[in-house]
Amino acid sequence: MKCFWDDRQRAHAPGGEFFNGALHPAAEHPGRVDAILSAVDPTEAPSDFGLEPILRVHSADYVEFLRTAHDQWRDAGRDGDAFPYTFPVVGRRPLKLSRIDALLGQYSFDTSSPIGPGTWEASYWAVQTALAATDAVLGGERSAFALCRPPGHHCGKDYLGGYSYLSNAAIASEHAIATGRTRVAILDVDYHHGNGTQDIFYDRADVAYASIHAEPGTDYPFFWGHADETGSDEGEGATLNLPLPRGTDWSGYGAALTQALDWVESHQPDLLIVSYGADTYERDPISRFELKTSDYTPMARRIAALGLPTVVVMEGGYAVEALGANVAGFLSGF
Ligand code: SP5
Ligand code: ZN
Repeated sequence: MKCFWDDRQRAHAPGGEFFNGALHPAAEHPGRVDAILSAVDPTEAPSDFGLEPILRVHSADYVEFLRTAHDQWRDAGRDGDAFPYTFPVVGRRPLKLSRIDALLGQYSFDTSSPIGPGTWEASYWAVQTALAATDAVLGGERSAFALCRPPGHHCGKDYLGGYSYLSNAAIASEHAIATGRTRVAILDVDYHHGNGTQDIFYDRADVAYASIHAEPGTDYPFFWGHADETGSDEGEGATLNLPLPRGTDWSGYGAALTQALDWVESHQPDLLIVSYGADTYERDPISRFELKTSDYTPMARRIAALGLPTVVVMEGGYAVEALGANVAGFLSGF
């Protein structure tokens, strides 16, 4: 399988993330890609598709914020990564504020996604990597792998969070639509619900979103991914959420996958984007499913059996010692 990767994605190297009342070492760090690169086929660098595909998904004000946030943070006299510390509660009236601390709160939904000096550069090249893999598949490849980091499925049109800053999978989907495909399906198999991807396409019928993830009553991102979220307006019925309890192993996961694949098939997409997270792995440090390395090949084979042109976009997966094998095992299923 063709694999795409750009070394500029290493530029995002957060010094830490804040949860449970303390700063912890960042789970999403550049060492993840060393583990993956040592296990997958040789990679190709993407060409530069520019800002246009990004602006089909993200608002111009959000993109401008992300591009300049760390400079503004430094101009305010701060060292290290930019973190939000105050958030507008849902339903507050919109205000046009310019103070960096207000902007960080306005455009973030958590405290685990700091902005460092290289966050924009890395996120930009993660997007280009996803676009290059998508172009390869639109050009006739059966499947392609986009080794993207930072990941993308938690960020929305105008917000970041969950280690995600630009929505690699959503931008790839919009690129396919903009270049003539009529229907795209996104299958999200990361441990966490892809709240950002869901939000971006929630009211649309042309990009269907299905996710298998940890029950949001117990797990991040809590406020999205409940089974009764099925889409709105024209998108009613084009979102499928299959939450599973902590402790789920391959037997429970496989049953949900059957349901998700039938649903994807019923939407008759021209292109499938798989948001692949290896954080469903039994020894993932921040997650609580019980999948084994040997489960990822059969999982991928079942997805591949749909017979759809498929782009695999990397999302989470934090057990670095097993990450190479978990990614390579998945890709080998295609
Ligand atoms: C892309 C992706 O997988 N993002 C996940 C972001 C999850 N951040 C939540 C951090 C809180 C983790 N709680 C860990 C408990 C460890 N004992
Ligand atoms: Zn995840």
